[in-house]
Amino acid sequence: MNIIPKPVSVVRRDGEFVLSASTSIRVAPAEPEILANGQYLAEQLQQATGFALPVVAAGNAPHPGAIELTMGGDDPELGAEGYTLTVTPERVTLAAPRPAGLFHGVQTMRQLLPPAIEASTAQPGPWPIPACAIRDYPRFAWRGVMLDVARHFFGVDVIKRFIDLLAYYKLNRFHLHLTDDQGWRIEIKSWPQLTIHGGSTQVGGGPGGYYTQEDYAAIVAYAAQRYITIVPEIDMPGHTNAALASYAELSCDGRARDLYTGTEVGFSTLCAEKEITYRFVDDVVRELAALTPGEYIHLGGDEAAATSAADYQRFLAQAQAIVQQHGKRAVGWQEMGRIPLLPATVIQHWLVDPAQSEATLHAVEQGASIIMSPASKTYLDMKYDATTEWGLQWAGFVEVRDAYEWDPAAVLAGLGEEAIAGIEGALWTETITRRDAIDFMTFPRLPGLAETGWSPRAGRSWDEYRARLAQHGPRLAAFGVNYYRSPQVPWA
Ligand code: TNX
Repeated sequence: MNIIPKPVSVVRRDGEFVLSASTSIRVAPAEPEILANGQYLAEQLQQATGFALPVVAAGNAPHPGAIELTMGGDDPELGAEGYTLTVTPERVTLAAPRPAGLFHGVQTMRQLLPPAIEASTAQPGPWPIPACAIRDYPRFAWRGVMLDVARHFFGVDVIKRFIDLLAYYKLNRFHLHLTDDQGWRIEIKSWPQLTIHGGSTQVGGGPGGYYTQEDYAAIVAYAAQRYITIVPEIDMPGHTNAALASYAELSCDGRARDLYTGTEVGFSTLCAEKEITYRFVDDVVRELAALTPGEYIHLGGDEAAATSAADYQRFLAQAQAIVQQHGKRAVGWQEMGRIPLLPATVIQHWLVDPAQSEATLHAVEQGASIIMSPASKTYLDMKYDATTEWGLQWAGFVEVRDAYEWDPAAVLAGLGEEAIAGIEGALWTETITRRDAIDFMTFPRLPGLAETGWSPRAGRSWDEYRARLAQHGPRLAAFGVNYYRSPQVPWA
């Protein structure tokens, strides 16, 4: 039993259920979302086993040889994402009050099967699931990862595969850093040069790229089928050179900037004094909000070194209001905690310098909830050690143990469990040019991040965790993930 994230409770029983060509998947009630979870399970099992398991409506009598998905009941402790999973030699019963709980329970079921279940070609089997009783629900509601597609651009296929891997570890937020100095990656129909010109390059001068609105909608839908909310970020008022290169009128001096392919930060700013700047923000947020069913639009607000304090406050006060006018909640990086926040705004803590903590604590005093992304624990672009080929090291090396062994509620005095929305890892891509580098930097730190966000604080231990993580090596290999073979983990 090497489930990651570790469930709230697992009781091992005698015997096992063995998946076979005559296993059926029975759902009750036979509603579309429950059927969809049954279909998703059947698809996950089909490639490696070769079985085309039928998904059928459950009758009244329990059916031997079946995997049953049932939804309903009122178990407040399980909440929107919890589930119970009971495995006997006769049948598997997955029950949840809400569909997301069924989805997470399916991930647990996959992890109870042998690692070869994740292979994309037919494997010999057999396919036992150990008999057990599991009860499980998350500690935090926000369990996310950010990917920077602005410094280097990654296409829809890379994004979908990444989403599949997030889902496997029960993450439920995918934050896309869509714009930065080096590139604008989301089509905005009312400001077409943003992508035509502003999306035409990237760090190091490559061809860049961008998502059409149709691409973005496909990503949102793919994530939604996996109970993952897309959190799109338009970083403002700094980190905006690509926009300033596309539209001269967004700069205070009215002069278009050159495209930028370096990696400095803190040199660009939208003009807070101009009316057109707010029309621009309104158009961008309006188009993005219309494509985004999730509650949140991330406004960035980090490292605005080229914006005066007064302009920063004026700009982000209006930008927060614009987000609310379009029916969304704003998210901002830690620096935004210094200014007055609208009641719904969420703040993302990232800076490791203790002198910067007052920005986060000021947000807490204003009643904001906080996403914990301390760079020294959660930044997936930090090198593991001095030999790591990719990444940066401004927040120190982040080995697999560092990424696991920390508690979100113990990072800052004055920031306790009740103010924490959850946690998020961040993969900045100044040095990341390829999918295998994304894999290497993300895995195996992401499973530790996922457990930190999901599993109860009590009972977590690195020694116990690393033995479980070791057993995920063959699973990640079966997925084709180029993971880092950390010497801290006794790999299977
Ligand atoms: C800081 S974290 C940044 C990014 C960089 C990253 C590199 C944050 C809000 N801003 O602009 O890409 O460091 O690690």
